[in-house]
Amino acid sequence: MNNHNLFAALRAAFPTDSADLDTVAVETDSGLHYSWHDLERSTAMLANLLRSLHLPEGARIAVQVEKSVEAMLLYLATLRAGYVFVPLNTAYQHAEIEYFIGNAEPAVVVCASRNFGWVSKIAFKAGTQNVFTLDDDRSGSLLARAAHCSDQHEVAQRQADDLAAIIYTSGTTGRSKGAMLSHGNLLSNALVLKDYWGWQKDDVLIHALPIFHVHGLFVAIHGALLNGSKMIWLNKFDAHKVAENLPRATVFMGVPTLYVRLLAEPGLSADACRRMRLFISGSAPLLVDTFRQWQTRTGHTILERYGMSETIMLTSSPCRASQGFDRRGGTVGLALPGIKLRVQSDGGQPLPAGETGNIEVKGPNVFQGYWRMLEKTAEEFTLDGYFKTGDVGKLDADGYLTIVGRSKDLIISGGYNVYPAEIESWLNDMPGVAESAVVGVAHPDFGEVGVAVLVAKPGATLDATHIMAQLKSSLANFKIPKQCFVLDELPRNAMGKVQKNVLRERYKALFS
Ligand code: MLC
Ligand code: AMP
Repeated sequence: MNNHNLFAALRAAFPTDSADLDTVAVETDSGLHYSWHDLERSTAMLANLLRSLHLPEGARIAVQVEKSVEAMLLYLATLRAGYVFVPLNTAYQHAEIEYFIGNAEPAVVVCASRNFGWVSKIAFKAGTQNVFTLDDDRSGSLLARAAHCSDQHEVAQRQADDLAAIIYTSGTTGRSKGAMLSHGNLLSNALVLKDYWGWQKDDVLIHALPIFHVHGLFVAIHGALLNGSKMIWLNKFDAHKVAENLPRATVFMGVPTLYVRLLAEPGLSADACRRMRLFISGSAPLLVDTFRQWQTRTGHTILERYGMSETIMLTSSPCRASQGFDRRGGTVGLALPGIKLRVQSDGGQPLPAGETGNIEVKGPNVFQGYWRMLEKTAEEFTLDGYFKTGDVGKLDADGYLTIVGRSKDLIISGGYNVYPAEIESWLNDMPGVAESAVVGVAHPDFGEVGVAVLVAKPGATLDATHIMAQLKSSLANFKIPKQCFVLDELPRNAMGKVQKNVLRERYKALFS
């Protein structure tokens, strides 16, 4: 029987003859080299460690560690052993981690050793039996234990619709949803991108994104591994280091903030990009200005693609000559092969080209539903099985999609999602706060950032700086509004609804 385990497909692309197995698969900016053989052996050892724990079928492995090659190996080993990977943003703090662990009920938690005290307390309270540590300098109990395990491991047998990962789409409280992705979802998307983006064995990817979200974890890693292509690995994005490595690379992936920061880097030039084949941008809107500046400076046209945690990649600008090469700034390209994408009115009617409406999608990449949220899952699908993305856009006559906004109240800041409702609920609970509103406004570096507006309770005086400091001690740092204002009242319409558009308009030039 065919094994649908995603790891089996990735490993099938590793070199087969023993000399090639010893070539470099991953090279880090600190000078470490990992061969294909290393990837094979170390994922086997980690998979054997997980297997030795006698975990139940479908067990979740929740991981909150700094980016490192070993963290990637843990992801691959989880697939290999047939368990479910749950990556968590390193910025998440106590309340956030408590929610995710409580919700996912992982059998194993892996955290940074500096967080072991508080994370293990949360985990053990939630019933987790195994808590390991892993640091970005290859230390910690996980690797120490795996070192005693065999380096021979047969890839676990999995069906296409067996779960491979749960990706949480937002912060704390009951609102945060775990998108369940199967081996089949991930592999189908990786295969489509392999072909569409024309990946080749001799491609070299600069991997500079975090690996706890779809972009860095799936699109980038699967892209390289499924093609036996080498990765130049940066644990943290650094514009200077990326520019330095460009002459040895062919593919780069980034959120728009990375492109903005690279444009400010003196080392970025057409000559540095001479071997580059593909610059890919996504996760947030890329300004046409950035798109044009990049063309002028490097001679390359950025390929934009659009996706989300629930669906992985949905659209892409054309890549190769046979696709027409026509990358149009301000659009996110065409629906990928095998993916149906439509724009519908609020009443659920298909809209003609040029008209703006709700983006809905269907395909083998679309997730299995939200973890333990049957009703929420049902609400997000149409009767004919399309997933409602919550994004608003329009298609042109050639099928190019432009995203014009979102029906969901969401801020995308430097590629991270921030839900105003989550921040507002924290603010509203603070002493002296009567009500609050958080809106997204344009920002030159992060694209968009949150601005908070507070109204004090009668007789109370609010200190905006103090309130932001309080918030920072509770929530991931990227969620903290970059400015906070205290007003006498929030603007409301005749129905009493807060007019966030009025606030967005008022503060739109705050960071320009
Ligand atoms: C950092 N900060 C941010 C921020 N990142 N503020 C708002 N938005 C962000 N994204 C703030 C911190 O709070 C901190 O503030 C200060 O900046 C320095 O923190 P840092 O961690 O040192 O920042 P830096 O390393 O410069 O990180 C910036 C970044 C990072 C752009 C490199 O945010 C990043 O890697 N973004 C990529 C996100 C990503 O991969 N998204 C893909 C999601 S998948 P203070 O006040 O504490 O000093 C997805 C689906 C799809 O969306 O389609 O791909
Ligand atoms: P996430 O839930 O983190 O996966 O974020 C997915 C959201 O990011 C999508 O629903 C879009 O709103 C946004 N997004 C992803 N790619 C793009 C893009 N290329 N341009 C604009 N928005 C994007």
